[in-house]
Amino acid sequence: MIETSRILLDSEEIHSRLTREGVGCPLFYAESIDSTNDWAKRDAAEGAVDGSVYLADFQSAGKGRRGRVWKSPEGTSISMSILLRPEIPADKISMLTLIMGLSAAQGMKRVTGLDVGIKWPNDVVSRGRKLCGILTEANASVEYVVIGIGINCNMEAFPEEISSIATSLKLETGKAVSREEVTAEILKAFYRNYGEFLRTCSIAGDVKRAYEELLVNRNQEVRVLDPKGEYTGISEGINELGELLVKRTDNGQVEAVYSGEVSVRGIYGYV
Ligand code: BT5
Repeated sequence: MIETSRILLDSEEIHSRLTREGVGCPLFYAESIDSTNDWAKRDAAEGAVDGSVYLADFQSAGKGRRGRVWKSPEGTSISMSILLRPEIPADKISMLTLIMGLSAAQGMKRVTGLDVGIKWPNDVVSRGRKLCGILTEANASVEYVVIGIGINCNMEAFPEEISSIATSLKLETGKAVSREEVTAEILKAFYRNYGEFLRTCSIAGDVKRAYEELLVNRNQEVRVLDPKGEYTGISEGINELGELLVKRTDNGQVEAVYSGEVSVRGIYGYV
């Protein structure tokens, strides 16, 4: 039985799990930090190397997208950011978020056996509730990209305002998970998928197949909240740019939905 409270994340264990599998990356750990994304960006400005990983047991100012707040309580969640210096065009950066979403889903599934899915573009969900969130940021000249991920591991309850949309691995499986094992498995999956992505600069082959298998929106009716005009359709999968393909109900046309511009809602709720 794993004790879940007041136990700090063991970064040494994560490091040795990774090196055993031949994954070598500089790993930095803080018990408490404002935001691992901000920490990685500060380090990037000081010259930190490609592939550096920033981990924290607790974030006092965890960030979601568009200024939203991400809750990352101590002892039960994982807050992690990876700093990358990929030589890719700026318009391909959003694809890295999908690569991380896939890797998080694969890592969590491998450790827990849970039937997790991906809500396009990058939320990992179980029974329609969010297990993790991902925030990708880059500097204006794209010298670096920071992919941050927050994972709900061993929480037993969530604050009222998110209790209907959030869940944790413990709530879904009934068992506490080792945060070190989850972290290591996600990083292993990430470096494998990222290597594949860099080779082709697209989401193709096995990576695309694996993503689509986990895509909960596949063949589902979705509402596309496009600022240029909302519409409804059936989502058919993704293309090699990671865009969601949606066949419109009104005219039968297939639209490629770009994640930076629009959001997609299930017709009956969040997924
Ligand atoms: C996200 O934003 O889902 C991206 C979250 C990224 C967090 C990581 S942690 C490591 C790194 N460092 C950071 O500072 N950030 C990254 P978004 O799609 O905007 O979702 C935010 C919304 O999710 C909030 O407005 C809440 O409604 C909800 N939320 C907040 N905390 C949550 C949690 N722990 N679990 C599930 N939902 C949560």
